[in-house]
Formats: sequence, structure tokens, C-alpha cells
Amino acid sequence: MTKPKQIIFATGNKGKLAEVKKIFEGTEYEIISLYELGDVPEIIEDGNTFEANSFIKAKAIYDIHKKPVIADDSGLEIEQLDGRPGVYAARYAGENCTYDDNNRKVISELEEFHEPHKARFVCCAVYYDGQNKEVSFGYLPGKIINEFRGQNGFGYDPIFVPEGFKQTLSEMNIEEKNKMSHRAEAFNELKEKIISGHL
Ligand code: ITT
Repeated sequence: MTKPKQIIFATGNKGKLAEVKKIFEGTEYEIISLYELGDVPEIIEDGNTFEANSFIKAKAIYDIHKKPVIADDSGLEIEQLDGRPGVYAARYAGENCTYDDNNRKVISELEEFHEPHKARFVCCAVYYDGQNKEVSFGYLPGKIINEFRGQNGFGYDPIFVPEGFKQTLSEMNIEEKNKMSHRAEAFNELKEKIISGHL
């Protein structure tokens, strides 16, 4: 059996990790997490765009390990909130806030607006190996509801219903989410480029 080729996923988010590991299942690539490497450094994401922040993460981890890296910067854009939380989705309710805090803040900010609360998830996935850099985007349109539903996933999944569906992302399993998600779209495109030897 040939040894799998290893790519490090520069994330501290275990929800993202589970989704992306699944996307690379069945390929000759093995996605190694920072947890498996025993070092999950705090990376300052001070870019203003998804693309800038995803590259900051990829480069920071490449500089430590000198191996091919993938990273993702993602967020939620809500139309009635002028695109907020956007790139600030992770800490929308403040430093050290929980996912529940963020969801409650979004629901309370939307109270004054009529339904539907149209929104979309955005994901920028990047590959970097010290020489080649490749970027792919993915989007998932849908709406925010004003209650929490479901137990799966992470982040805003319990209050997000994808367009054309009745369940929230938290009421779906990883396979179902990976059939449509912003992250799956971005990483499937990146995976094709990696597999085809383009990178
Ligand atoms: P890393 O930077 O370590 O990868 P993070 O959670 O801080 O992890 P981001 O900076 O990219 O990641 O912030 C993304 C935030 O956007 C995430 O914490 C969620 O709040 C939200 N988000 C992104 N994708 C999501 C998804 O698929 N489902 C629910 N929420 C999501």
C-alpha cells in the first residue's frame, strides 16, 4: 500500500475539520489536523477579507511545518444586517463568546425585521505549499430563523435553513451538509485541483 500524501488543515475548529476530512476520504491524501500535530497555535486573523485571513492561517502553519497546508476562512452574511457578521462571524458577540452567544445576538438583532431573514454562508478555502497558492470560494444561500433547531454541526448551523430545505443545518448530518455547503463547494474545487496534479 502506498503511503497517503499528507496535507495539514490549519484550523482549530473541530466542526470544520470533520467536514473537510470527509471530503478528502477515498483520495490518496490524508488530512492531518493541528490536534494530531500536538500544536494548535493562536493565529491573529487581522485581514479584512475571507481570502486574506485564510492565507494568513495557511502561511502561519506552513512556516512552522514546511508541508502543504489547507485553510478556510468562512462566515455568515445577513442581508438585513448589511452583511454582518461577515468575516467577524466567529467572535460576533465578543471575545471568548460561545456559538450560542453569537446565535442569540443575531436573533435579537433581527427582531425588528420582517421574515425571511435572507443570509448566506461564505467559505474561502486556500492551499499553500510554500510555492503554489490556490484559492476557491463556496457559498450557501438560505435564511436565519428565530429559534435554535437541531444538535449537529457548529456555529450558526442551528439557526440557518438552506434555500430549498425545511431543516436547519444542525438537523442534518455531515454527509447531508457536505452535499450543499459553502465549505464543501470550496474544498471540492480545491481537491480537484490537488488531485489532478495541478498543484
Ligand atoms: P479557524 O480560524 O481555527 O479555522 P474559526 O471558527 O475561528 O476556526 P473562522 O475564523 O473562519 O473560523 O470563523 C468562521 C465562523 O463563521 C465560525 O466560527 C462560525 O461561527 C461561522 N461559520 C463558518 N462556517 C460555518 C458553518 O458551516 N456552519 C456554521 N457556522 C459557520
